[in-house]
Amino acid sequence: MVDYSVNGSVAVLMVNNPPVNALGHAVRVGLKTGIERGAKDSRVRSIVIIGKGQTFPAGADIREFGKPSKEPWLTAVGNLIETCSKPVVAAIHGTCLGGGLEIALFSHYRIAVSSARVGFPEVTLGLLPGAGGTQRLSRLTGLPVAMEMISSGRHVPAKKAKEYGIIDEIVSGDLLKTALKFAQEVQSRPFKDRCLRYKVVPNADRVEEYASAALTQVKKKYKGFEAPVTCVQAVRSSAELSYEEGMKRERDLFLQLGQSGQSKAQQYAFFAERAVTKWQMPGGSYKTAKPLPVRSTAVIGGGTMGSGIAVCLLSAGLPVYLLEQNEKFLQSGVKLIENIMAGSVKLGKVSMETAKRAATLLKPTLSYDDIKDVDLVIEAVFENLDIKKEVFSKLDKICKPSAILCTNTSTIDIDRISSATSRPEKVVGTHFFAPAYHMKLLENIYGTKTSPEAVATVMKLGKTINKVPVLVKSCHGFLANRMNAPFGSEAIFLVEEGASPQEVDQVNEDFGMPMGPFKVRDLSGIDISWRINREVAKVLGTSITKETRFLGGNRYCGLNDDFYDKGRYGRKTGKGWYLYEKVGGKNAVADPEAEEIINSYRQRRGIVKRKITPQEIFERQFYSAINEGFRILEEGICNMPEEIDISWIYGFSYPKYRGGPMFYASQIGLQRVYDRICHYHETCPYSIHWVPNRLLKKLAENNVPFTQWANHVSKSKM
Ligand code: 3H9
Repeated sequence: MVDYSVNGSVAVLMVNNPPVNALGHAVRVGLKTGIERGAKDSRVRSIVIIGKGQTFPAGADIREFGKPSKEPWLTAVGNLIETCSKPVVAAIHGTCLGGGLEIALFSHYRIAVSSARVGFPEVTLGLLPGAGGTQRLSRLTGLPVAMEMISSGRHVPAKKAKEYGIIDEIVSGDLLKTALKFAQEVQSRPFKDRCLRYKVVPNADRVEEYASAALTQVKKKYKGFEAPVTCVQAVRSSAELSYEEGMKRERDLFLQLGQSGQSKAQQYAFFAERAVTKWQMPGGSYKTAKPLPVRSTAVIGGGTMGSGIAVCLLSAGLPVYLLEQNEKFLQSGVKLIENIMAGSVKLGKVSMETAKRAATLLKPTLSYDDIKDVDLVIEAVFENLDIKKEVFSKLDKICKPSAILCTNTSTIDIDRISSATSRPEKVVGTHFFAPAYHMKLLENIYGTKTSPEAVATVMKLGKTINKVPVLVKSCHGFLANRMNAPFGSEAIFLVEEGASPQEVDQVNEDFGMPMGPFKVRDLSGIDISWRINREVAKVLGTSITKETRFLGGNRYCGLNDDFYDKGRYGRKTGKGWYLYEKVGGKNAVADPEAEEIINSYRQRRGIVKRKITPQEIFERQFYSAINEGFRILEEGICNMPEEIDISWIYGFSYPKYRGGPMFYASQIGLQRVYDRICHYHETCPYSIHWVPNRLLKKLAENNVPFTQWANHVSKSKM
């Protein structure tokens, strides 16, 4: 795992543990042995540590966390490097992260290629750097930079890292050759003063001021997360304690975080995000299917979703034809795109160059003829089957045979849309989440005839446009909206029965959702839910009236309709479930008029308001969604619980530190979840989503561990 060689008077320790040279046990042993050997080797006067392949070590081996730790620990290896009698040079390329950066900070010199990045991403795993990072970085960079870097987990480019003092020299050409030369040059220099443990933290007397500023920042930016706050505390101790005491404090805080539920959930989410890239479907998988090249695109529809999608494509450097049905809509779409771009530049999310390039890549058009040669089309017109079929029929006639035809439908079965074409194998769902330019989830959906090649293309496209793509099998509502349906319905039923929208929202926000369901409805528009309900009724061959209490045999609550009738559409009208300071305002406050609408609705229906506990609010929303999640797994709509959890994290901003609804269920205990679902099945009649799922029952009864759930899932996708 660590190859030892000697070149002239320099020993080279080459870490060879693909793909990211993680510092697992064997690597730690290899580094220890290599340093000891180099120190004793009479030919050697300095030592280079370098990574083979794509990177310098990108951190500790996360797979070892939670298992009994095996010596030598990383800190012991680091101490050996720092106290070595010969100077040690870290030669950095790729991503030098976490434990990797700690090893570099124990080394006496650090050189890097300009494309390298360094950072402490432990915080994103619910941890802090546990091998001296919090004590040593501040000695180099000062407290504010160390606090910010460690609590954010940001990857810092080599050039910036040099400005911070982390990197001594940026080098070009062959890294190993340059490192050998550098290591030779430093052989005659004294290097004790290069050992960070002997340095004092600059401006240590201002630690109180720096820590309080950093804490205010992280509490606001990472609401609910424990690790960022603990990171600041750990860095703070580097200024308040001796080096040895600080290292001990860091170790204690690292262990404390490591045992927390948040860290377990965040580590799970790290691997889950990678697991979902390994997609499979009948007839193909990520291993066998080859994506088609996507060099040009078209978006049909310049509304909110279409414009947002166009922004994603343009930002990734892809040319986009924006197609609309008339000049007015087209201009409005172009304006929306320009506004989103300008906003993103202002917020520093997109560079000015990217925005300028995007403007040249956008081609507004009213003619289908213009898009006949594009590689991929995304339809984002109104959520209506007839309209979508009309669009796909036109696309079928006009687009080149190899073009991939995508639909941004949020609910409609892909087969129903692809039936309008002569090439259903090229038709695939690419469901973006609003706002499309911001939310990271891309729910890709295959129909019964979609080819693995089309799927491979949109999975790759997801990565290209910086999304997290998750593949699901087509059904009504797919994965995310199918689970969101009971979650949202229960929120309204709870208000119907006696809770206030504020109480429901508070429970959700206390759990870590950025916004409660009623604030979300006000944001997305009550008129939108009103219209969706009518579409659902139409599909069911019925209509909704003031008296409707059931839809398709399921409980229906018309409260949303009452708000709609009063013209309260949400933020866009300045009032909805809440009152806002102005039309388009953001500050939601409780509104007596809204309360009046709810009370009169209850009176009309003879509902006696009752007190509902926060626990019931929580369970009815989240457990009904979890029950649906098991149904989705059982039906093979997805392959593994990770696909559900990642969809919630990136589609609905579910708190990462809870892992996702399925992981959360595993932490509560499936038997308890199942029992509560049975309870609500009895107490909340006429809701199919409370019928306890059989897969959940089976897993609960057999106490199946989370990692084995996928083995019990329908194999229909294989
Ligand atoms: C730490 O260092 C603690 C210390 O302070 C103190 C300890 C005492 N371990 O992301 P990719 C796997 S905490 C194990 O697709 P990319 C990954 O699961 C650590 N495995 O590649 C995947 O496996 P598979 C601090 C790891 O090129 C494969 O490698 N460091 C680790 O898009 C490829 O990964 C971090 O948090 C790991 N550390 O991105 C860095 N890292 O193929 C975490 C990756 O089976 N890693 N794998 O699915 C990353 O951020 C990205 O992997 C990286 C490369 C940017 C490096």
